[in-house]
Amino acid sequence: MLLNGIWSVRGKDEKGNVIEFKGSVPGCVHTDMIEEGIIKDIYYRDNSEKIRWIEENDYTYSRSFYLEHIEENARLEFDGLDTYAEIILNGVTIGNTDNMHIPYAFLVDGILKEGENLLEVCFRSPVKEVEGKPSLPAAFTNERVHTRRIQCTYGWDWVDRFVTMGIFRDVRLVFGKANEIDNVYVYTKDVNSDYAQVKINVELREAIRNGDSVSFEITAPDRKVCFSKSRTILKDSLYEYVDVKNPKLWYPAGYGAQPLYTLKITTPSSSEIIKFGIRKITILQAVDEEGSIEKEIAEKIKSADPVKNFDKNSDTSSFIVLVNDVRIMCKGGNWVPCEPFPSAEAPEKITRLLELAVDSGANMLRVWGGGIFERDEFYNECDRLGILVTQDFLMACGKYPESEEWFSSALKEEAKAACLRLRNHPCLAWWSGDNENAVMGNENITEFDGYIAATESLEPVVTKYDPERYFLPSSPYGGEPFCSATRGTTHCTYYLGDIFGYVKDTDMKDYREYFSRFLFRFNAEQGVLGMPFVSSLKKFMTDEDIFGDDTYMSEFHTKNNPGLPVHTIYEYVDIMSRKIFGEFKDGADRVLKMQMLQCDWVRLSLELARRNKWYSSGIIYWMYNDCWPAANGWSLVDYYAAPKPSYYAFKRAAKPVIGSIYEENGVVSVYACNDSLTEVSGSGKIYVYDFIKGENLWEDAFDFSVNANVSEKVYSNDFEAVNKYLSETTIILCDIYGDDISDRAMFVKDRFKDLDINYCDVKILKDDDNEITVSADEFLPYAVIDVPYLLEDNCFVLKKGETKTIKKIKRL
Ligand code: BMA
Repeated sequence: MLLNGIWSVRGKDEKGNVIEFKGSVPGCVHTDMIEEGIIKDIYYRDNSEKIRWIEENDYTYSRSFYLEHIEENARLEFDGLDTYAEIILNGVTIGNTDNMHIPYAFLVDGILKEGENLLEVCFRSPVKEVEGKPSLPAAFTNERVHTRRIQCTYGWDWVDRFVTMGIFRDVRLVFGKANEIDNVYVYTKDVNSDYAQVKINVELREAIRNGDSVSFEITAPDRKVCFSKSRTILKDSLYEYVDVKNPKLWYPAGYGAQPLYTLKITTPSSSEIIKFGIRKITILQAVDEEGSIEKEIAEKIKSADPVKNFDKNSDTSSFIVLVNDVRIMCKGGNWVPCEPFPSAEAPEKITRLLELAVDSGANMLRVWGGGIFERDEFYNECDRLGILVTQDFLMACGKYPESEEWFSSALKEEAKAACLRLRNHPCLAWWSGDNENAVMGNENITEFDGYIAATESLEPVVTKYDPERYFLPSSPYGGEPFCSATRGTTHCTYYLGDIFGYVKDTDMKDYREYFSRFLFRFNAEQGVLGMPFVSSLKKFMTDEDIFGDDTYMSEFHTKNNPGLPVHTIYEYVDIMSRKIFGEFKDGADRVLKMQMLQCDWVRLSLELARRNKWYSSGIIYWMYNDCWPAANGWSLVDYYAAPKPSYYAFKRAAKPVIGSIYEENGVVSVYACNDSLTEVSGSGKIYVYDFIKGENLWEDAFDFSVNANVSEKVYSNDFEAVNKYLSETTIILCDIYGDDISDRAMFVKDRFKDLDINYCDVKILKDDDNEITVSADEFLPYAVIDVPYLLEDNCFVLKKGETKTIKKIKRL
């Protein structure tokens, strides 16, 4: 019996007066107050600052329910309570809670009664609850590390502070029965070309030998039953090995299909349906051999500033994800909660965001540790769409009270609950112990933050409940230290302190060379900043805020990181945009440059990783999505689940085949980067384009063919041959084309600022339901088209007078 729906809430208003209002379950105080008109437009301009009073108060949710008759073994189950609550049934306290990351169940025999029952959940202010706790070093705020609730909503460098309370997931009343299924674990034990072996574990509650049996039935993706069996219940757990002939294997998007099998387990008192995929995931971490190209790149990377200060690896090694033995070039982003209030994360929004991700060519998302274990729909959709997921345990950027008993047992319970709920998802690639607590740790020492949490609390539990999956103690992880560049995963964001210093203190003339120093084996956080489309900005700011001289509101919606060496992140984007693209002519030009900045950064970093494919095997942007309406945010898709210009830059650069122009040691080269599983061939043209005259001053043609799933240098020439044509009115472009291949790469020797580009608006020549045709009077390195449609292509290089017709995929 579900107890969701409308409850009643008692608490305080802004003035401290007692108020009662309707509350939703699932829901929370903030969204209930919005619904009731007590607070409004909380994301508009700086309204978020005016609702801080809520977090200081206590709120009680209550409802009654009527039962005709009751049975034994009654329990009340809460899938998510945020966070400090006393639960009272018919005047009797049945439990206390202090962790939003675990489900709770309370036995209520003797308290539950026939007729009317009154259930009350009394939430206490989460901030008052931890007052007086010792201050531990942590990014943004210190109080959060003492509280097992969503960390980013205490304020982060991309979301304002929204500390709420509420019943954020389902509540139900259950009458327990003998031989009821408690949990099921399905995993691929082995995959072969003509068969796979799947192991199924079933655990029962209150198992009794009364002749009952458990039945198994597996339906293949073609809807035919491929396995069925029944077994007598002898004890509370049993397992079964199933051989699947000619298995249909699950692959991430771009590498094959996502067939799902359906397992149905039934006992006389319960049944469960689980969708699973058959696939094997391996992380290849082979040490680079002396004399290999990988070793050569690694040596170069770790000898340059600032990476050399963080890299002590003598042995360097790969970090390549294999799915069913196929090498996967992991491309994607970091997933943060798509709402500051977990209960507000609508399944439709999650689906839309995930479909957008796949449409952009992404195949991996990292669920970041400052958020939550997402609702089931998230992982179901990732299974369906072919998005690999790496899941952090829920700690981020801080020193946690990891040696305290309560904290360790909280982590253990979280790990158990997360493993039980998520381990059957084929999308789930690996667990990470936390986000960035342990950056300076390494495998050979114990003295680093996160060591106890990872090795003593989390790892033993993961090994018990999800033994077949990788557990990486932290993110980043691997090498000496964990944030090092040439082993394991790395967060480029960890290097932001240096990058921001570079931006502030130099003229950035060499920014392309500088950024190419941040080449990692697996970049789990590639930070990029920039603005959304103006149509999204207008949803939370006035035109004056967006285009006027006073940029306060954009700064307010950008948020800050006090640990970084610039005044605000907004200021950093401002400086960087001006240094790369030139001074702002007006407000519109400023917005455009702040959009192009992120596009350029995405293209540069993705080309870098792809040119160096298999030295580098993953690039996961920081971030994929947003938690609130950010102005100069990190994400590729904004809070409204609308693509940002950078989303399209990602989509263009993540295409199966792209070209990349590169200059080093007096040689200019073109790489064809092939992420498809077939050999590809085509033609290319590299040319020096005079964008004022609109003509090529020099050009050279070439044919290419590249093996499956590798990047190859397909053209090179003396840089001088090209260099002599370079001036403030020229740029190097390279078009490649072939069957299903079409890409234009761009190369700027120094900065766009040094070029005489007049950033004009894109001209819309034709616009109907299916297509839009555009052109521009001047050359545009990033032609930004702001229309309420998801376009097939956007933010591309447009030559002077060139016309381009783009398909509309759907209305946004
Ligand atoms: C990364 C993240 C976040 C943060 C980002 C940018 O390390 O894990 O903590 O938002 O840096 O500062």
